[in-house]
Amino acid sequence: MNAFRRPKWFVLFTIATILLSIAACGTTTRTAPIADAGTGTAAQQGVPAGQAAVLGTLEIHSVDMGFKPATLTVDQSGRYTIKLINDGVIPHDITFPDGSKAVANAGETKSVDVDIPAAGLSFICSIPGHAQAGMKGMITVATSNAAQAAATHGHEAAQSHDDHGGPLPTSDVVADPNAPAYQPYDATAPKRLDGTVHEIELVVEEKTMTVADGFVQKVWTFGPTVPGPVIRVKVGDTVRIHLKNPATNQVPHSVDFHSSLVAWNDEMTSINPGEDKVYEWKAEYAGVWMYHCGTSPALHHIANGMYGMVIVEPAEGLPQVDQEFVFVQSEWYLGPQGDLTSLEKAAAAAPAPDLVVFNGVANQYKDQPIQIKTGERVRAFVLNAGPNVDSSFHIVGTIFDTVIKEGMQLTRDNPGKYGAQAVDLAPAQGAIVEFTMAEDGKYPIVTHAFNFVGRGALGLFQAGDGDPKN
Ligand SMILES: [Cu+2]
Repeated sequence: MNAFRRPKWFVLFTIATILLSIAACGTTTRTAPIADAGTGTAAQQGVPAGQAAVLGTLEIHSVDMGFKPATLTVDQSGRYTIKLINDGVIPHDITFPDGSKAVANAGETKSVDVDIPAAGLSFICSIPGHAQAGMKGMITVATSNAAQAAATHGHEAAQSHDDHGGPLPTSDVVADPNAPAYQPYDATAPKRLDGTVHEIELVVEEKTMTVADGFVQKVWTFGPTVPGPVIRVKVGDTVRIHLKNPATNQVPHSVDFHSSLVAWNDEMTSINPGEDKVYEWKAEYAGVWMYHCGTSPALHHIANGMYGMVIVEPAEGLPQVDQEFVFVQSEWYLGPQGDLTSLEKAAAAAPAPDLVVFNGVANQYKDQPIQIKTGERVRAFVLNAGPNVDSSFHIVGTIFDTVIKEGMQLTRDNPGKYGAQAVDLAPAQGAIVEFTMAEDGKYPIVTHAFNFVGRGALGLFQAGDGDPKN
């Protein structure tokens, strides 16, 4: 429809929506303390000597992921009670620069007293990743000369996540020559699980991992590795996942199996550290599927390593081949060495990952080529875990004669003898490809989005002795 022909109500509605959005963006709230702002002295209020009287109470709501209001103004500096009301579905806290904090589970209200100096006071949620996701704010003092500057600063801090304008300017993360060597991920596809009912324990780990030579990140994983374990079953099987979030972890987690038909607000709900849950699903459809953590902010949980592959074979099984491998493509948006990955970078509208990798680690199969036999049939299960960029999965020097991508098939020896050179996989899409190497030699594994090949998305198959000349 042409914009000029839109009915008047539509235009009015649009303007109203825009105005509401603008109003919602202005998070600065001039807050009159709920209790009387306190003209009485400390002695009158029975406050012990040496401790200032509480001038009032400020209510701040936490949501997933933010504070409402994020910016508050009080009339004078002094001691205030901060009441944190957690309206979110996962735990949050409000933490001040001196370390004082109030921690509230979902639905709870907790309080803490803080001294607000004339220059104002910033606050964050200290649960890993939450401040990065937008949980920060500022209390300013109206009467202070410093208030103006602090308010401006605080407003910027609060808005840095609201505009979603792109990554913050960050200095490049420098390689650490003392970083531990990376642990290679075996690309060999696991065998299909025996039987028809599978009990699988999935323990979430929060730990450091070398994601490329010289780069260590604090990752969150399903099981001991990124990507998590490959779960291989067949149509008709029942899978009972025992998800465990150990008490030593810091944040809630969850799991979302794309291969399942379940309600999001049942099986996929988050569990806190120290909790566990059972997520049961029946394999109804064949394919290469993604599983991932969906806890808010899901982007950060995926970017931190919480993903893996499910292979569901047809009920009668896949035809036998000589060798099978798995490749999960994903991105790393590097945070500081030893720290969580950068949510700011991952959330950019035009994401620029520092690394794009197969099976968690940059260039690992370039460093240790995958040995195959010349002329033998090879099957690769491929998943693009993202979280953001597309894959164009390609193996230099061969042609896929069989492709099953998201349920669509190119069959070997089809009429016309068509083949495929690259499989396009948007984030969360999966495929099965089959091929053979015609002669001994080296065959690079890449995403043909070539800007990422130099960022870690490069491996090698070595057929035979790797030398085509003998
Ligand atoms: Cu998680």
